[in-house]
Amino acid sequence: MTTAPERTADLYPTRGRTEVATPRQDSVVWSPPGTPGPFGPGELAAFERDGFAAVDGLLSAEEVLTYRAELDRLIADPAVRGDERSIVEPASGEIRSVFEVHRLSEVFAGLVRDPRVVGRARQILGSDVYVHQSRINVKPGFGASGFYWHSDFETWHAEDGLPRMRTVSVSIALTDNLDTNGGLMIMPGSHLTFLGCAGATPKDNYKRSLQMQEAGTPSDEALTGFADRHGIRLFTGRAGSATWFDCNCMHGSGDNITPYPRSNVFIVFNSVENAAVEPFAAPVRRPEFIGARDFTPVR
Ligand code: 6CS
Ligand code: FE
Repeated sequence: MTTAPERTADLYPTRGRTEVATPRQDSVVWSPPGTPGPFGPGELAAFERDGFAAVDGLLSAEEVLTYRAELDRLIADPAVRGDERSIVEPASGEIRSVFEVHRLSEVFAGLVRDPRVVGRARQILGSDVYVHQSRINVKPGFGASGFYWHSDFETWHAEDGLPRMRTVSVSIALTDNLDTNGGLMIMPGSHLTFLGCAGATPKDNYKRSLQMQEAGTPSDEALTGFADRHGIRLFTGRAGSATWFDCNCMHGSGDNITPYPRSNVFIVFNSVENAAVEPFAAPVRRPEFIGARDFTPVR
């Protein structure tokens, strides 16, 4: 007798009729205290409390030049521009994001394997890790649009089928992240509450959501409550600096109307113990270049 595949319990309901908050039911830092790695004990404690950790000067000036040149090469390549993994800005048509850069580029594949990068991910997630998603957000000057408030985990749970909050992102600045050119904003401590959003996921949602997210967007009331409780922290830093942030942080970034691009590379590490299953609140899976289905650990 064949039995239906066991349905993974949905601990974080979202995209139903109404918005619903659920307290986090997962660890934030999964490795035991004192686990050796690039983060010191104080940094891990701060990550546990805030949901993020900033690392100045992760990359040297020379390394920044290498990765910046690779970013410029990718966005100038017509083949990359014509690839479905490239998302353009709605207004200007300039490249907004390029997904799966760790497969498109051996240079960015090397960044993923860098012990300063993957070592921190393993330390936070307490296990081997694989890349759930990688992207460069170019955010060129003169009007590039931002990313409205959201929790990444809300999307990765609803649409990519990540069961638990055992996923961490690192945003590495490839240009100076100023207080004026659309830097990353995070609400400190917001990672401890899951906000299930109202409204079902439309079919092929990703074709619009990567330009402007609708499904999975918190209400003004919920955002006001979060901001009043947690405050808002703007992350600035020279090119080469990095921000590690938990998958469930409420975050966003504004438009960039300055002449100075805010180009960052984002790598999303997921624990191999938290491999994607079926979407929890979407009719179909998203393409693998957005939500990986290759769970091979980073070596
Ligand atoms: O849907 C996603 O996976 C992407 N969307 C946003 C706004 N942030 C995370 C990720 O790049
Ligand atoms: Fe995001």
